[in-house]
Amino acid sequence: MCPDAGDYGLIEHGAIVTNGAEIAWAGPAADLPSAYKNAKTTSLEGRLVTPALIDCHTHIVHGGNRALEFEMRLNGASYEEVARAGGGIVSTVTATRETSEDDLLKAALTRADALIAEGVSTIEVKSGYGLDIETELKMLRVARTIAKQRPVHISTSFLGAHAAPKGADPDAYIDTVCIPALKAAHAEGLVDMVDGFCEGIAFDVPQITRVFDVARALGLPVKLHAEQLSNIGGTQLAARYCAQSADHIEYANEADAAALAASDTVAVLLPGAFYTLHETQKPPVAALRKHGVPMALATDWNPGSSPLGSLLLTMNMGCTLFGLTPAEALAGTTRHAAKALGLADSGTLEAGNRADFAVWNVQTPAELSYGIGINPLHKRVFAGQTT
Ligand code: DI6
Ligand code: FE
Repeated sequence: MCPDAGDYGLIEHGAIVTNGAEIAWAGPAADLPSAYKNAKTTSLEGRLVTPALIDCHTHIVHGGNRALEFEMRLNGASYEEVARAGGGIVSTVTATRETSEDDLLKAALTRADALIAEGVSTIEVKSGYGLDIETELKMLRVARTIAKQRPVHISTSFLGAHAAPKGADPDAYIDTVCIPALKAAHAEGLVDMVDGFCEGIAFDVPQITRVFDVARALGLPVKLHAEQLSNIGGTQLAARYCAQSADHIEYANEADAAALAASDTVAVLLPGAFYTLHETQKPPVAALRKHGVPMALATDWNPGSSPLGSLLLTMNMGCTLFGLTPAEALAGTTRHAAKALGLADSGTLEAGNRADFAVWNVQTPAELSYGIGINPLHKRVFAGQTT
């Protein structure tokens, strides 16, 4: 998956040398340096090895679920009826506030385990279902704890600007809750990146700008949920702040794609939300290709718009729903997903990178995107250890 290596950069009869948690060497077995000839070896018996997968956009820390709401809608309830019954994002906020740190962790570990079982080594996890200082911090602490209890890397994003709490004035919420929560979370070392939901139903460009200015002052990189349901300038905002990624972007146009290219921002495509919400507007894949914008794919695992717990299924959806090639889908869950998280040492199999890889029972890499609900993982190696 190295850049410029062509589609997959596939090496037939390859060898990987690990040194503790790092890759020391990778290449054709015939070229193995003599210094490694007597090293302890493990034969993978002709299987495909890829970088371990990276899910670069999730909300796996949250209380409760919204299955009843799903059921109500399919029994004919209107959006208003669901909202009156306490549904929607507010119900997840209530559940997340009411759930103890231990119980939030238990549920999040179960979700992380499902991803790990598919060869995932790195998961991005957002806050955003607390919407008060205490619960935003609680969510991020739980996210950090996942990495202590499982062999997985966690990158955290502060998403206080996800929604305004019921009845709150959005501007007052940004200034008196979201920004103080961000500062407090940063002071505890809980924040790797700062995210926001820039949308008609959430926050507008001036509101997100205030959050991004604080992120910049704290030295934190930004990313943004942009142009998911309408085009209100989120992608251009993300580009102005040299965001690591702009996510969703179904309603982005060619000028937005050009702006992402100029700012070296990754486009994170989230087919699970597109599918769940029955969207028809697809992200501008042709324009993203034309301008050379790296495209990542992620589950967006959340209880409302994307209860999707499979990154392999996400790759299939990226191909089937958005027209990505299987090579783009694999780059989207390895090299480009790493870039979306600002991780320079992941997502490719090359010397100096983390020795995190996945070994698959497949003949060709396209099989990873082709199967629907099929998990061909043979084993996962994390930090040089089989896990
Ligand atoms: N985009 C979405 O689709 C979700 N959040 C976001 O920023 C919705 C989250 C939810 O409904 O719980
Ligand atoms: Fe999301």
